[in-house]
Amino acid sequence: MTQLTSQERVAQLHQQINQYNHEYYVLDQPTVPDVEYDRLMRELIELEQQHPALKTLDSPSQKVGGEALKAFTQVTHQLPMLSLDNVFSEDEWQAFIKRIQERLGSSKALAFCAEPKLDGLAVSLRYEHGVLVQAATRGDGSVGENITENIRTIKSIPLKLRDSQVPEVLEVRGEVFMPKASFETLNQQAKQKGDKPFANPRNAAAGSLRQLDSKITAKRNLAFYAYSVGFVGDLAGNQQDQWLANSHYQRLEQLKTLGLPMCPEVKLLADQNQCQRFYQDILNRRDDLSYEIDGTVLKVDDIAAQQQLGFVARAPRWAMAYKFPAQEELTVLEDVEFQVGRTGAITPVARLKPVFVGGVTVSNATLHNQDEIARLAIKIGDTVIIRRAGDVIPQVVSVVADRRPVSAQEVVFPTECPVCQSPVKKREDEAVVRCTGGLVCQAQRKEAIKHFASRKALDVDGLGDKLVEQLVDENMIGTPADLFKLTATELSTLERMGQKSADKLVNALVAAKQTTLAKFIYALGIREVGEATASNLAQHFLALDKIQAATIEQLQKVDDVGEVVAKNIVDFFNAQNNVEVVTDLLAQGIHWPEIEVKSADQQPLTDLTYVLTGTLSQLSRNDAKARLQALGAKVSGSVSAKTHYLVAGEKAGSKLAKAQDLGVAVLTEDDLIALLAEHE
Ligand code: D41
Repeated sequence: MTQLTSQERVAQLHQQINQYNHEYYVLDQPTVPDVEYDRLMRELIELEQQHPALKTLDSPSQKVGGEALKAFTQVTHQLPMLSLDNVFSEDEWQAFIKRIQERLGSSKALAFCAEPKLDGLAVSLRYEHGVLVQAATRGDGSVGENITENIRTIKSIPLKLRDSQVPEVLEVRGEVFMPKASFETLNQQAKQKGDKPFANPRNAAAGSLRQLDSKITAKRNLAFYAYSVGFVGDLAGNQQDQWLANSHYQRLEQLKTLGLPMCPEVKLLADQNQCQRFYQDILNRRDDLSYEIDGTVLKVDDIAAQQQLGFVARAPRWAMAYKFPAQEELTVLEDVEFQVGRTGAITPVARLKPVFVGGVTVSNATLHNQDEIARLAIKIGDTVIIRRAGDVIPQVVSVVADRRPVSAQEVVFPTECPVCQSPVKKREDEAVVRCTGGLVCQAQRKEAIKHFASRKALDVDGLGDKLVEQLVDENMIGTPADLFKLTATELSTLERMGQKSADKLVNALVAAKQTTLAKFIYALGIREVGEATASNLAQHFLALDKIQAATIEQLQKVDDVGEVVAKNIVDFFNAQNNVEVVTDLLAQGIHWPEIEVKSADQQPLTDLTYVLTGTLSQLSRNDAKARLQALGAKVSGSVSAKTHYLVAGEKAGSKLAKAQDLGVAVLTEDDLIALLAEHE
């Protein structure tokens, strides 16, 4: 690439930023993540500082916020709506505190009003004589758009304040946002109609507020939380701040008593040292909140101190957005590789130029299947947006089309298995392509054996993934049954395997032969037969040969077994090589105790439905479920009017709330343990 002159680069930045502004503010369809926009804007401002001659009146740096849409009338805010400065790290946050203390000339404890930073749109609501008369977007901070009709449709915004003892004019500032659940529903509807979904809840909220037809807005389920006050005074324009409390937090409570919604997470912190903990706590609970946030906003609580600190440019010196690490970043797709899973599914994996996103460095992301590659229209060499939210595995969100290099390469799906060269096949009803090699395929073999030995299956202590791969690569084993034929002498020939470890592994294999029917069924790795289904099959049929001989119809009588799973089970036992492995395993001495059939009086929880939620600390969720079921209880995944008991562990979320709503009895983990102890 040739080096651009500063002038050329500034022109390029103008063009790019203007384009991104248009996509973001007018189309509500951004094509790059916020961090990229921020980087370009920062670069432009720096260049303009170095070369003041390049700072023109039409530079995008000269206006913040969106251009007003033509169709809405304009509103000049009686007091400007300020913007917020950002910090991204604890160091930057501490530097902010230090600056404030220096300005205030005191290092005394400073109380903060701490709020989540809602990812929505800032608006100003104007009440005259307690009646909502006007609502406007923030716009550029001085002039916004009149969106009164749309705001009136938001259910949580009062059209009339609850108290008549208010100043003639009261402006309330806050954030309009779309709750996560409403966003999901809206996007699902969009997909069904073939419309383009919104990139995130903020764009959806923006798109909904910019409807010229407020009937559309009314259907969108928007919400609002107040975060400060604007002008307070009389109609002649005289400010009457004496009506307001002298604490920011108390002002929000004043608004609350007037009927304006206040975010329930807002806290008054007694001193600055509690801010970091607040930030961390909100970050930890981010996924459990019903609305999207992108950080916290921390505000000096004392209004006198706020006034003493004043403003820089358009941002107050007394407030700071302490933002979470960006969840979306740009990087380059360097290659696509194909992995073969346990059931032969061939998964395209994106190899990415490493990028820091959502708090970790990401260099791989799954591309799921062929349909996903088609949906993304992705090519190798493309610049892509990567998203990593919470503990969810990184996803490729989209391709930045205008950054495609001429050298970009088509992604070619293999027609044969990249590991065993067997042909691949795609079932009509599935999106995935599979290797047809079965246990001939080294990859499937490895995965099948890893699964067989894993903790929830036969739980072979000390047989890790790497060791399985080594054993298969050395041709020492080909099936799970071969594991039990390994001798300590053979094992000790492996690299990094001493006599002691070899003996230990052989002992672990002997111990693993004693199992349960449920674990054995699960260990076979039949497609879509997870732990719960395996346990249901064992309870229902009681013996392996009964399951092996069952028809699709008979299998469907089992809880959780539908047509697809029933067919997978029949297919599995119809394959000769699978039957051979099962026979071989039994010949190696795998065994399990007979399942006791409990009589009705041994099943005291028959007819009762339980739901488990949150984290249990003394037993696993699966264990709890199996033990409740053994006592005759039904264990369901969701709370409804038919639920008898909800067992709520740590960090129980929406299910607990729903149970409380419905008046369903709630048990603690200790209650559950006592219940099991009583009946088992
Ligand atoms: O939740 C928010 N997005 C939020 C935004 C908040 N909790 N507080 C805010 N406080 C302010 C000041 C300090 C200027 C009253 C804000 C914003 N401003 C804001 N939102 C958009 C631009 C500025």
